[in-house]
Amino acid sequence: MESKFQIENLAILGGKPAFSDALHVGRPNIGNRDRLLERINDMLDRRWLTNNGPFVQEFEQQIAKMVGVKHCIAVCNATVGLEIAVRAVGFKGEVIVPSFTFIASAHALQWQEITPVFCDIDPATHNIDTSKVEQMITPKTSGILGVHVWGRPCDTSALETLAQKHNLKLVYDAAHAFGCSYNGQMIGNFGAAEVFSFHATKFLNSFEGGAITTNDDDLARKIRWMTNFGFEGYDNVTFLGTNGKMTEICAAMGMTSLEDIDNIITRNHHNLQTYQRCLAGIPGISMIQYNEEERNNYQYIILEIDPQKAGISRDALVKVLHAENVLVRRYFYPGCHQMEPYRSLFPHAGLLLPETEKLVQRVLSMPNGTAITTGDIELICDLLRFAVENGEAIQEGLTARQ
Ligand code: T4K
Repeated sequence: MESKFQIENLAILGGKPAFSDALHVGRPNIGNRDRLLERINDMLDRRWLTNNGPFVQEFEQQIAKMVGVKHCIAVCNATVGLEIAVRAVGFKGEVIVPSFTFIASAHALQWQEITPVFCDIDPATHNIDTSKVEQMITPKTSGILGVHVWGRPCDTSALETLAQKHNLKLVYDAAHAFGCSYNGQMIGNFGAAEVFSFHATKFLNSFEGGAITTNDDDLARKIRWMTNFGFEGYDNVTFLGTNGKMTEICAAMGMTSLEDIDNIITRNHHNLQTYQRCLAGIPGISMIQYNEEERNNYQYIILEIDPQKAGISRDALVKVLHAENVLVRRYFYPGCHQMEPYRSLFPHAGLLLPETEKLVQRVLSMPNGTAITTGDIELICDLLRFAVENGEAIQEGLTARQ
């Protein structure tokens, strides 16, 4: 790779990209290919491809055991999982949810004609600000949908207290938080139900997939039926249901990924430490931290860019890195409230979301996982350092090229 340490060599100013192949945020972890192919062969031999097959049952048991929860219902993806959980617990009217989350959290509500009421976040944790939840409650509020953003748990104790005080239901979008804990208790045990995502880009992947976990026997039964069209047995439909089933091939991938999670965590943690080491001392660039006393999956490497201190904006850094083939992402820009249909429905929502509006201008999500090498990370960080040191010159170069 040619040296990047001259302005004119930057790809954004006409140089050759530092990486010939794109580096992605959310590059899937693959696990043991032979084990996966063996499972797929078993599945084909068995001719049992979906509808609560043996792999799905085994996968559910493994998840429940790891989380230490009574019930796990595997689903086709977390978005449908959230829709089912939200309906099963009886959310209606309005539900309080952060705007700083993936759009699926809000859509899962709106899709069922439940109004998402966006609450601001705590800038220190990026999670829903529990001190601001109470002021969002109206007579129509039926629940709170907390999101464990980046796998860092919400303040579940405070949310529990609020939910009890106001007789609200509590569900968590735990899409990011498989393998994480709060006060020593695994995520998956909080609220009425929690929903994990096993999407390809997630820490644990089953291609597409997810799981709903709960310790409530009645709710688990209801969720299981709702996931399968409401069928309680042959020819007997007792609820309005949908098709949220996980397929056998997804469960096969899920189990193969599960066998690899210690390796994934080690790699993610090592990558995080490499970013920490290589970004140290760059003005205006900070990184979110994980509580090392808890269990973490370290899936998200999140930077915050302070443009005043860095002398270059987050969006200019995105342009510089994208040109070098480092496809960093601005999750969760611009915030759910700035996306449709919410932007039109609630044009003034931003007035109550000052911290969300600030954060969406500063976050940068970096490549992580088993597909990236230490050398890649070191080079990405060198590029960032160089871009910050030369922010003004880059800006001038860009203006000159317009
Ligand atoms: N709640 C929260 C808080 C979530 O973050 C999500 C999903 C959900 C709920 C819903 O869960 P699911 O219904 O998906 O189970 C991606 C993921 O598609 C999405 O699952 C995830 N959150 C979100 C944070 O990221 P996009 O629209 O950014 O995906 P896309 O296609 O741009 O891919 C991201 C990067 O990963 C790209 O640079 C390409 C790379 N990639 C992706 C795939 C699928 C690969 O290298 N290989 C692949 O196979 O949403």
